[in-house]
Amino acid sequence: MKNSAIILTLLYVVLSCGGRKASSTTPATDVVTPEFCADSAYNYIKAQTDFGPRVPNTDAQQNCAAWLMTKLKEFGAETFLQGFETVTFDKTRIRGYNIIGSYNPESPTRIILCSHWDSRPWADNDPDPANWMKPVDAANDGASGVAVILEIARQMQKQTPEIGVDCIFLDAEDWGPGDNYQGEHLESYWGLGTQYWAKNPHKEGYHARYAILLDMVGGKGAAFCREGYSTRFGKTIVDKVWSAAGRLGYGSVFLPVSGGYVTDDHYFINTIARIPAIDIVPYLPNCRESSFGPTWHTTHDNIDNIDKKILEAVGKTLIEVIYNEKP
Ligand code: AHN
Ligand code: ZN
Repeated sequence: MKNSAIILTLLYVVLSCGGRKASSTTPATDVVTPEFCADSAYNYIKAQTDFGPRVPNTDAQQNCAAWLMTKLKEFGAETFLQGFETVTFDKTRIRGYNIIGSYNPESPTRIILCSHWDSRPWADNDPDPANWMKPVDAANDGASGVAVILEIARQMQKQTPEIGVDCIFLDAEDWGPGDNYQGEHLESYWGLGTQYWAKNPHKEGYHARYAILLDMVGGKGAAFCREGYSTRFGKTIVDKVWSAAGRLGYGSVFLPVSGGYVTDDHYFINTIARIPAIDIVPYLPNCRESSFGPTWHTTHDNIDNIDKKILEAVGKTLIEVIYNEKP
C-alpha cells in the first residue's frame, strides 16, 4: 500500500470511530466509554489477507507474525513470541508462532481472548476440486477473530479493564485432516499451536479465570449457537456471553440455543491447560456447504465475504463482558 493510501485509511478509521466521551454531567471527568469500531476490525482483516495465506513455513507466516507483534506493542501490550516446532498428520515438520499480548500483566485475575491466526494450506471443501490444493485466504477462518481481538486491544490501551487480559493468537490450528483424507481422523491433529501453549504456557504457573475463543466471527449470514464443549466445560461463561449479546440486541447473531460440538482450540485449553474455555463459532445446520458457513475451507473465504455487522456484534459483546468483569 502507498503511504498516501495508508494515511487515508487511518484518517477514515479515526473519523468513522471517534472516541465517545462520557457526558459532562457525569462526575468522573474524561472517562472514555469503551467502544468497538467494526471498520477498524475490518481493516485488520484486510491487512492480514494482504500478506497472502498465512500457512506455516511460508514467508506470509513470518511477515504476518512480525506485524501482529508490532500491532500488540503499538497498542501497549506486554508481548511474548512463542516459537515451536511440531509434526502434522501428513508428517510435515512445521514451525509455528503463538503470539501473546497482555494487559494488566501483574493482575492475578485474568481472562484470555484467543483466535487462531494461521490459514488452512488447502481449500479442500471448495465446490471445485481444481481448488482443493490451493491455500485459503482465511479472511473469516483465521483473520476475523484476530482482527476483533486487535480492535479490542486498541480499545484496552485507551481504557484499561479492571482485570488482566491476555490476547493469544494461536498458530497451526488448521493443518488438520479434512474429509478427503483417507487416514485416521484424530482430534489431536487440529489445534497444534494451542496444544503446545497449553503444555508450555508463556508464563510459569500461568492461570486464567476463563478463555473465550473466536473462530470465524465475520462471515456473511453467520449465527452463533451455544457450542457443546463450551457448555460442558464453561456453562457460566456461555451464559455470561450470550446474555451480554442479548442485552445489546444481538439475539439474532448469538442464538440462545445449543448446537454442535466442535473440536477447536478451546477443547485443548479445557482438557490440557484446565482453563474453562468457550468457543464463539458459527453453527448453521441448514447451510448446504458446511455448518460453519458457505465459504469454510474454500477459495471464497476472502475479504469479499466478510460482514462488518457480524464483527460488530461479536466485538461489542466482548467489550460488554470484559468491562463488566470484576477482579
Ligand atoms: C474440525 O473440523 C474437526 N474442527 C474444526 C476446527 C476448525 C477448522 N476451525 C476452523 N477451521
Ligand atoms: Zn479452518
